[in-house]
Amino acid sequence: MSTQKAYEIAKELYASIGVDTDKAIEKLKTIPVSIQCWQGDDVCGFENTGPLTGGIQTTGSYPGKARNIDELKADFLFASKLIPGAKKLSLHAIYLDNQGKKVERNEIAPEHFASWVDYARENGFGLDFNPTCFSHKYSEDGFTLSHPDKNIRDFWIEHCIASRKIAEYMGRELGIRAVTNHWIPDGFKDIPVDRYGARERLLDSFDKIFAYKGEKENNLDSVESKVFGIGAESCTIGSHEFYMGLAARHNTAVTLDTGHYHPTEVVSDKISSLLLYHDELLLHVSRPVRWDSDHVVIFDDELKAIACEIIRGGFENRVNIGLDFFDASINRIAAWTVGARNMQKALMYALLEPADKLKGFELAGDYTSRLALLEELKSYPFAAVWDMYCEECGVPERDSWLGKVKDYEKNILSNR
Ligand code: RNT
Ligand code: ZN
Repeated sequence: MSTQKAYEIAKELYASIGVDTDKAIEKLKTIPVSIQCWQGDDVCGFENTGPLTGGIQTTGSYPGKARNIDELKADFLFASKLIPGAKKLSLHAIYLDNQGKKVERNEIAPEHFASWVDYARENGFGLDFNPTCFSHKYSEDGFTLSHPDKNIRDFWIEHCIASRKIAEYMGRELGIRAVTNHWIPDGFKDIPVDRYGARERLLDSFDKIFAYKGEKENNLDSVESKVFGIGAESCTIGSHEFYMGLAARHNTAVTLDTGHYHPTEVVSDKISSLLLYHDELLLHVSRPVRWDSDHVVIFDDELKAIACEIIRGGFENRVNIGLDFFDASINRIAAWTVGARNMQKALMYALLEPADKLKGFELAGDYTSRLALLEELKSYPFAAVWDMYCEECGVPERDSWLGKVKDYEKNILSNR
């Protein structure tokens, strides 16, 4: 009841500056957020390989992580009921359903993801995909697609092509195009003498991967750069410039991970430039704390700035929004819920801006009005619209989801 009352007041206030809150709510329901499966089990997967490698790291040992496919499916389903809006689930190759039989990475096939497709269909999720070029014996020395050994490069080329075919199968089956994100850990710990050679090998590998043209309507490929990784501090082969060029060459999307740039660079400033040259982008919304730490996404200024860049430009069909964080020090279902709700919340915040009015001020050189309105907007009753959106989506309002997670922890997670 209080949600309705507060909403009516908010609706009136926003209307006075030309913003239609009903429209904002309807719009947000159509913008999918792709949620990373790997928050559920600390990027372990079900291949039963060794530890997580590749210069990324989960820290923390909070009890109750998902140990198998059934647990991960149950946990994600539980979280999905606490998160409003349209959802995709982003899977990594190591989350295959191998029925207890070892399947080499270069031999993965649609059949290993059929049970995920069923799960997605039953629950109304789209699926996205990621080849896993880490946590493997052929990535142990820090190189995969740019490895000096042709046999190792070929192995990973086969894995990436197999991954693209799996993503196509997912898109085809679900009628929702999948996005395949290519990220590799390749880099040098110490200063190399032949950066060009390594990058030339990487380019050659991607030329071979993308020689398979695939079904564009069912899968979009995207390529993710990075500035450094743990143990690869001096040179990352797949740098931002490398992938900007690669994406143009093969007409793929560019992935922007918010933790993959120098600390004062921001992804919110990169979106508009890249959209001039590339049809689509993929975001990996994360939260770097001093390094690429992959903390849970919070409702901070950069998150809002990213959402505003997407909404102000009307780019929601060209920017694929994905999340990428993994915190093992807190309840993992709560981590999913907090991060994904915040992404949605930021989009709602952006949808409640009178964007045309603000742009008008800017074009007229009236920066005073632009600043004044932007600042006043921060204390408009945005939360009342957000609560109404949650109510309409049938998910808990405000912090009432937390008790449900605590019960699930007590009844399910604590028995693991
Ligand atoms: C690593 C990249 C990559 C991974 C996931 C697990 O720095 O951000 O996207 O986090 O693929
Ligand atoms: Zn990422």
